[in-house]
Amino acid sequence: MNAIVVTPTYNERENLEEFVTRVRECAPGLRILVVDDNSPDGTGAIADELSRRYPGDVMVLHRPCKEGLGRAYVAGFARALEGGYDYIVQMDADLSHDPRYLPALLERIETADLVLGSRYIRGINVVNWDFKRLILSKMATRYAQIVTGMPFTDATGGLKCWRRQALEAIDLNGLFSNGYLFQIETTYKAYRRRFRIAEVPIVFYERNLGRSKMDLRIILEAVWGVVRLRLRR
Ligand SMILES: Nc1nc2c(ncn2[C@@H]2O[C@H](COP(=O)(O)OP(=O)(O)OP(=O)(O)O)[C@@H](O)[C@H]2O)c(=O)[nH]1
Ligand SMILES: [Mg+2]
Repeated sequence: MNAIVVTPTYNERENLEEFVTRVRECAPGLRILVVDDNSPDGTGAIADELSRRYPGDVMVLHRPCKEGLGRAYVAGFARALEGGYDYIVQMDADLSHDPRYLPALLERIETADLVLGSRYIRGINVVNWDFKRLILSKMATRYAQIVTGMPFTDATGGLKCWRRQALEAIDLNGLFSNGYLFQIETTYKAYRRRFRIAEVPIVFYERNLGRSKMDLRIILEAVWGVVRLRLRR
């Protein structure tokens, strides 16, 4: 299968090597593209080391400064499309997304255009989140469902697999969002264009190592951004 996983990193030195090792174990043959925003902790150099260790399998895109998750993904997706990959997975590097779900994602994409990993298909599958965080996430999904009309159970999840044609169709350079909203916006654009969107159940593990980059700005972007999405059509 001609597939690649794009993973953005910012200060993930404690996680990246294990991430790469586990992805290679769980999905042999899947290429890895690390998109590092010049992490001060030296993640970029670790990524380079991994790409020397696994030539052709691990690639690195270095960007000069931190511009947020959305911009990193747009750059990584563009690189993946240029590289001619048929399937493009997006995944956090902090091991919140367990690589063991990769086979299910890659299997499901054979009959879909976009597959979403969902924490909420069967109850709540989140490990190590406090109540506040969980309520925030559930409310975000409900809010996005109401405003956009999308039926999916997990609107802000970051583990997804794209069929190339769907990713090409959503006009990456026209995306305006960057934080959690980025996940909603990209799914919504595929939904509006009537691509086949499927969900597979996953368990989400809050990171053990390193720091979360979530902040109030990201939340506020999502609150008004969902409305903006809807108004734009
Ligand atoms: N290249 C790049 N990667 C980023 C940026 N912000 C976050 N990331 C990466 O995106 C992934 C998700 O970021 P997290 O910090 O885990 O943010 P989150 O998942 O929203 O928050 P938590 O669930 O609390 O960890 C991780 O692999 C981060 O290293 C950024 O500005 N640039
Ligand atoms: Mg995380």
